Amino acid sequence: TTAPRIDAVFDLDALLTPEERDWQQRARAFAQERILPVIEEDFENAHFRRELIAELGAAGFLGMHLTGYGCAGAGAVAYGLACLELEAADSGWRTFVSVQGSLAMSAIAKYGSEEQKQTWLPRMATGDAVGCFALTEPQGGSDPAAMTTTARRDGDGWVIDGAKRWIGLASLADVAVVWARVDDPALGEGGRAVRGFLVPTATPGFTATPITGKLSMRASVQCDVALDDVRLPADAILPGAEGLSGPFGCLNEARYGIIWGAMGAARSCLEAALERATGREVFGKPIGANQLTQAKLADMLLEVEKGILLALHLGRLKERGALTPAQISVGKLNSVREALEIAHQARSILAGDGITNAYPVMRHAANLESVRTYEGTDEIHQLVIGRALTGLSAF
Ligand code: TGC
Repeated sequence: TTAPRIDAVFDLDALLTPEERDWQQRARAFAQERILPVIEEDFENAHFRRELIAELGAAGFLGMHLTGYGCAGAGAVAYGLACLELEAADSGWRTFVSVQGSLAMSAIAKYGSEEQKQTWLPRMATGDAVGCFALTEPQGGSDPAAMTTTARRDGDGWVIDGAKRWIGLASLADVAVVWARVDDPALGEGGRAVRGFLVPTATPGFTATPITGKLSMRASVQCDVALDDVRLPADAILPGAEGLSGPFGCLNEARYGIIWGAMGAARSCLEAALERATGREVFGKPIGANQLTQAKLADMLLEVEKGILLALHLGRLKERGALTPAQISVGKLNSVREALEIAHQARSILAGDGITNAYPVMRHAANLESVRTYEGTDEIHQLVIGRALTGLSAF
């Protein structure tokens, strides 16, 4: 882009380590060289460019915040910066990295047996294997406690029946982390808990069907998943997760990435608006020489910079192991809400051309509607924050 570098205005670099700046620059280069040249075409054609997966793996972005098993072992801030740069290109590609690294790989890294980790994580880090995370069900995503998918014992093994919806990458995935309610007295206290299972997607009875008609996230894939009499060996269960804190622990990771990522989409919208404001003349002067336009640009910059500083603060807390779910809700709610407002303001500065794909703004706005909904809606995060403030649960 020819627009001034927005982050240079605030000197974010001064708050980062050289290693973090290096991750950010590499993610920015990947986004600009590999995603941006094709994203409008892919969004229009609803095409997921699968060949980029191996490139993301080779560049170290898949599970980059995990340690060992071929993962890069980067810090939380470095991971966040990569999310920001990828989402500055398109939310669909940040979502891919989130589903693979923060959800599927995190579930295996946090809760898997040593054998499960050895089997899956190195291949997922290179992109040779793709994972998905099957939690949400068709009747509604906000209340996973109402889950109806079941896992019952069959001899030593398991049989899973149920349905999932909005599962990113499921039709491309090699392995699905499937969350199901078990009914197994042999497991004692945990015998009726929600548990996680590693389901190779080639297992008979596992069917993933891409959801069509999406006007958002068109360059990525979300699926309906049917689980009909899916038979698994005894060791398919994730031994370290019992109850909903298992999947919620992974959602924390993905929500954290969104806090940074949405600010990337916002920055891209601001850059587009700035370029237009300085390059186009109306009433005999650049649009950006009008006070009303400058007020919009200034307000957009405030929210981008505040959002990135909040993300950085939360990232430093995360690196100290001190980040709480309520703090994550503050960040997710704020970043996505403000990014959407910035996209709308940018569209107004771009006027009629803002609704075309000559600019990324409508694509970001459409994508952010999904980001606003998945990983906890605005309302869910308001209620998490409300509970933290009052001690009263309003769910
Ligand atoms: P509650 O049932 O009381 O709690 C269950 C257990 O979970 C624990 N917990 C958490 N643990 C870790 N991190 C968190 N953020 C946690 N939140 C809750 C809780 O302590 C309890 O543990 P235990 O040991 O006592 O059993 O649930 P709650 O009242 O705490 O939570 C209610 C609510 C509404 C906040 C929660 O249900 C929620 O977050 N709902 C939104 C779910 C959501 O975000 N779904 C969207 C998922 S996105 C997706 O699946 C697609 S991924 C993207 C893709 O595939 O493309």
